[in-house]
Amino acid sequence: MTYKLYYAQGSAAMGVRVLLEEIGAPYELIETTIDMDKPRPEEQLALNPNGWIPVLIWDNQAMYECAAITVFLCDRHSEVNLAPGTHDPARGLFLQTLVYFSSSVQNAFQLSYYPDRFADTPADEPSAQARGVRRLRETWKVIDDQIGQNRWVLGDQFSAADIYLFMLTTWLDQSLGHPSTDEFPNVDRIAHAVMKRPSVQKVYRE
Ligand SMILES: N[C@@H](CCC(=O)N[C@@H](CS)C(=O)NCC(=O)O)C(=O)O
Repeated sequence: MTYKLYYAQGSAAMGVRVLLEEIGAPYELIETTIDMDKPRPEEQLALNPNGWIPVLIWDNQAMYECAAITVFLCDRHSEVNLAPGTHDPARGLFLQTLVYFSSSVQNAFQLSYYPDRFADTPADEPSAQARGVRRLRETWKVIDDQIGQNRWVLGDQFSAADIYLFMLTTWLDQSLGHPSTDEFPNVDRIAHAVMKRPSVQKVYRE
């Protein structure tokens, strides 16, 4: 069985691709776009009417939402140990962090990158954007404090949460006023460690 992944450079689909590389599962990329001025393929919209990626396809099924895909793949390929199992004491922190990334950190990015979705009129968009930048600082600080001196997000054990963290750091853009990871030394340390992994080198080198 070969997974298929709707994919674009610089998008949230890159984290799922790194995960598939770490798992060693066969996959094919279906190139699409995140450009707001370009239409999404009909087949993609049929699977995710929001037009977002990633969308993962396997057998005759499909799903979207990065955090959900991450848990799904880790559980399906538990032999590679990229997530604590259901009864592992670290399971709660793993799920908490993924959902926080997806609902809070990504939401702050959305305010910054897509202010039209959060403002009623074009005149209100700069305000939404500015709040997004401030929200990025707030949410990354929460994650930085959570990590503390831990080697990885969950402590001693590398996990898919570290890959997710790395991917999110690549979206920080100082030209848009975003903070640099220098402001969050614990996040920065993990992001640099993840960057060295062969899976990341392969996916982000292209
Ligand atoms: N909540 C979704 C959001 C994914 C998302 O924001 N994807 C972006 C790329 S990073 C996208 O497809 N943007 C294009 C759009 O929103 O139209 C997830 O976590 O999978």
